[in-house]
Amino acid sequence: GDLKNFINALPKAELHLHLEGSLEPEMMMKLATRNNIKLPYQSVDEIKDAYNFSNLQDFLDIYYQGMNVLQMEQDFYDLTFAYLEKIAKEGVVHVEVFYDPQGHTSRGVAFSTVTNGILRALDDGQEKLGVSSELIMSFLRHLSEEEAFATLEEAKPWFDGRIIGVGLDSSEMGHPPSKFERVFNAARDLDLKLVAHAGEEGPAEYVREAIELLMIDRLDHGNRTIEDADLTQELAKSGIAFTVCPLSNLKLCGVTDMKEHPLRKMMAAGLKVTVNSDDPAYFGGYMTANFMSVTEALELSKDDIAVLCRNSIEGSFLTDEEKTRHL
Ligand code: ES4
Ligand code: ZN
Repeated sequence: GDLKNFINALPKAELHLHLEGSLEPEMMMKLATRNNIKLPYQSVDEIKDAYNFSNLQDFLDIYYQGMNVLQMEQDFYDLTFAYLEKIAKEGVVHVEVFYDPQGHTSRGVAFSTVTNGILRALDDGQEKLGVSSELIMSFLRHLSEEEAFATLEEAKPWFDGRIIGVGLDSSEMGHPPSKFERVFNAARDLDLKLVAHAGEEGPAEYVREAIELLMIDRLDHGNRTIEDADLTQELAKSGIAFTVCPLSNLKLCGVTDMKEHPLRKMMAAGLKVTVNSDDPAYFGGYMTANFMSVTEALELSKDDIAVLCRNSIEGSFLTDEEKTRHL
């Protein structure tokens, strides 16, 4: 309809997307066959039926299971390019994607296999689809500081502009940002961009740690920030971008109904909010679906949607000159 066309037509950036979370059931089946991997599912429908989550950990268990089918460099290429083809049709002009190298190296797939496959697809996405991109590697917070340091070391050959930043994801509760303060200090010394998931399930205090200890450049989720009025005011003033993921929050029961989603409150508090898809193959939709869902539930105006899209360009790691070209 009219609203969908309006959303698709606005230039926007996706700033919160886990590549492994864009693995559609059809591709999961195809890669399982190609790589001789036994899946606990017999059909695409059985896979889809398994996607019922009560919290983040429920999802993560299925997510780590699903990524086992990714084995060869070509698999990572195919995964990444399929994602880019989808979002190119939704007015996404730029993406800053996450991947979880430790989810692969821990099961014997080489860091270079994963990273080179992704990068080759990102290059082709620029050339063939006109979508620009940056790559951010996330540390799994349920693993140790030592394992994060080892991953940072292994990634060094790609810090020549191919991997531009580091993130922090996986199980939030019990793994506060402070656990990775020294790793993030080392990443900052390497001139990497810094982002972290915080305040998705965890309290506003975890957001404060991500800001004050990790000194992040952008905040992933951050929904629970508004439980702390002082912190909210500080982050409104600082202008740091929040990468909010509405369908993710609904699927992982951060909100029980999209009408309860804090996005409008966050915007009203002056936070620089963006809309993103997180793990679209698991949560029921890509960028346009996320915009549609939150727009309908919260009765957002076209002006609100335009602000959200503009925020995504402004909140990206593009240069000022590149941002101006998209605004
Ligand atoms: C994730 Cl939704 C979410 N939260 C934390 N870590 C993740 N990894 C992939 N999706
Ligand atoms: Zn995420």
